[in-house]
Amino acid sequence: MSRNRTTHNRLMRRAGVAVAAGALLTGVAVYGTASAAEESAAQPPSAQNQTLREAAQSSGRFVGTAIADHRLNDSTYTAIASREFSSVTAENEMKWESVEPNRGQYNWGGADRFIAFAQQNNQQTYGHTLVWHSQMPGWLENGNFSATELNQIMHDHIATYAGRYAGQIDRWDVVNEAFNEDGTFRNSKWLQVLGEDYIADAFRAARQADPNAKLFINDYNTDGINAKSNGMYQLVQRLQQQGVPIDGVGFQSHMILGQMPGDYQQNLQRFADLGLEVVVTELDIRMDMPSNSSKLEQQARQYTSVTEACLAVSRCSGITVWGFGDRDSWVPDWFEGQGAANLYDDNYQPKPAYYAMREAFGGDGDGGSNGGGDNGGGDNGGGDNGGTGGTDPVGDCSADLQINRWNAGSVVEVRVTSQQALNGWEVTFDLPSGSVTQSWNAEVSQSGNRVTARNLGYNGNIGAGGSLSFGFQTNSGDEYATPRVSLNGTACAGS
Ligand code: 9MR
Repeated sequence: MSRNRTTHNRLMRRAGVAVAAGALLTGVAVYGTASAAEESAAQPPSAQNQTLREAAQSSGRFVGTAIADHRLNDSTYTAIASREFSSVTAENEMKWESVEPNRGQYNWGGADRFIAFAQQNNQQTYGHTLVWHSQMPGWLENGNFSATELNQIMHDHIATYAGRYAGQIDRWDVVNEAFNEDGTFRNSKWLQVLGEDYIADAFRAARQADPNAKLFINDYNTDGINAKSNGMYQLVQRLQQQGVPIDGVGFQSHMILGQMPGDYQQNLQRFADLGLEVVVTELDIRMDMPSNSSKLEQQARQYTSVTEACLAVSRCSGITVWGFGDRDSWVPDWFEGQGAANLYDDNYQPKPAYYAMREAFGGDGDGGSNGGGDNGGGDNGGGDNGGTGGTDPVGDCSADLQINRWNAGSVVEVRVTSQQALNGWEVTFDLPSGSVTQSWNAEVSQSGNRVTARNLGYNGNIGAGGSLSFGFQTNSGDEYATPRVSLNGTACAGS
């Protein structure tokens, strides 16, 4: 795939929801040329858990990033990519058009560089992707194949490709973006010519080619419980019943600021409950530009919420962000006027989201030390930007919990103030001890430690700056720290 092709369809797919790469896009975004080699930016952290990857490891998770091949000659980029992340996904170089540009003729350059980078930095590898409707080479996209022939093409591709890298890829996106928003199958060439069975066939072929890789199906807008994720859920159940070798489900999680599904964790959990590994595969959180400090703080809380959701699901093995520097993000090219979706800014300085995610993983929340920043020279300036992750974020919502304990129980009064008007609310938090025995002014349910309180018919509408309140009683009088509360999926400041 040539990096010099322009993206003719830039900005054409603007929508209120995350869109995935679609047939409309014929090329890849053209980014600024990589800067000349800069001095090494890697400064070994001086204490435990001062990088994202150390923090994630302390929680038994991986933290990954998409890697842009054309940035690998920038030492600032590679220093951060190697120091902060324990897993990598090739952003474009392992897609069909890059790997098999002509039928039976393979181009391994980008994929080999990607694997070498990961091995050099002791990182896990996420293979993206074997079968997808998008970024197909012309011969495949335009070819008029019979079912037998297309099936052969798919098998050859998987056998050759996954076979070549057998033992070097930890997880494969075997099938990517197979669903429509309503939960039916996307009317791709694969479905049209081969029918639904192409999915099971692709998984079987992948297992045969690389028995050790974990095999995933991956999609976007499946992050909450909705028609699309229900379609995915039914499919993976069917695949399991048929004995198809599927190990996991990827949730891309291309999010919009302030729009995290309230049932994100619950959704991951239901797939995990099928015995599958779940991974957040392409996380980013975009906002209307320009950004400002309150949006960046809100974004930090949303990164926290995603991280906490993964940590709360024991089969959630890790989170990959879709690039780490805002300057490299696909977002501005696809959504006019939006951006700032990543952990680092345009100059590779860590944003509040970086510190928040590191802290959520159990690491240092203080941006004042190593800070994940780039201390190197080059055109990026030096040092980090201080940071705010160590303090409780303030912004869109704040929560106040009054806990009255006695030896065998407690009463908890919860008040949450929201800067935004609410039309229905869901408040979640982890109760460190005991079970809810009764509640008032909310419908309260509990699953393990996780308590979810939803508005009743009469108290769902809250004006901007207004508060909601409810209460409950528990059967435990244990002392514990005040839990962190989320409102509609976004963590609130404590008070
Ligand atoms: O980030 C990728 C961007 O550079 C490409 O132009 C685009 C083309 O399809 O693909 C982007 O990555 C997509 C990923 O492969 C699948 N899920 C959606 C991602 C964002 O569009």
